[in-house]
Amino acid sequence: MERTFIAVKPDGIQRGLCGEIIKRFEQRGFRLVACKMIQASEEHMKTHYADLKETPFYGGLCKYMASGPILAMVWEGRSIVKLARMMLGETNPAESKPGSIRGDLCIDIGRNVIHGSDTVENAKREIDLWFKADEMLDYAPCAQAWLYE
Ligand code: DAT
Ligand code: MG
Repeated sequence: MERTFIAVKPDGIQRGLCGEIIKRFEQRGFRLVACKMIQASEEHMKTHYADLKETPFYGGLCKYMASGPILAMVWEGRSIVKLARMMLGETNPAESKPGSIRGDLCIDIGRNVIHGSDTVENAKREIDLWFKADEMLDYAPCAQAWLYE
């Protein structure tokens, strides 16, 4: 099973969108492995977004992400990295299709409510950055046999 790092960003918390976002991952059949509310430091966000450090929006992005609490989560399921990115929509909500999280819930690229890892490799790096091993819980959801053949 594959894992990915998902976070409801500070705007998503302020706008009361956690329930709606969690609901979509639950209903798809993914398993919640870890979840915590956390206000990250700007330094932590700079590490998280290190691959964007040459972009003009890096400073503002890290400030915004550290400006309030976020809901950090690890979700698990078959091909979840790719499927979660499809559920998120495009980076720019204006280019995201209705039915996607960003296409349904937000407008501005700088306030796009949710983060999701873009590759399996980055998912591993981000999960390690945000969670300790003992924060990730192992349990067997009862519907597993009805989700996977
Ligand atoms: P994503 O979050 O879809 O993986 P990304 O990793 O390229 O997108 O960028 C991280 C975040 O930075 C993104 O969610 C919103 C912000 N961002 C990206 N491109 C931007 C731009 N051109 N102007 C302002 N903010 C941008
Ligand atoms: Mg990204």
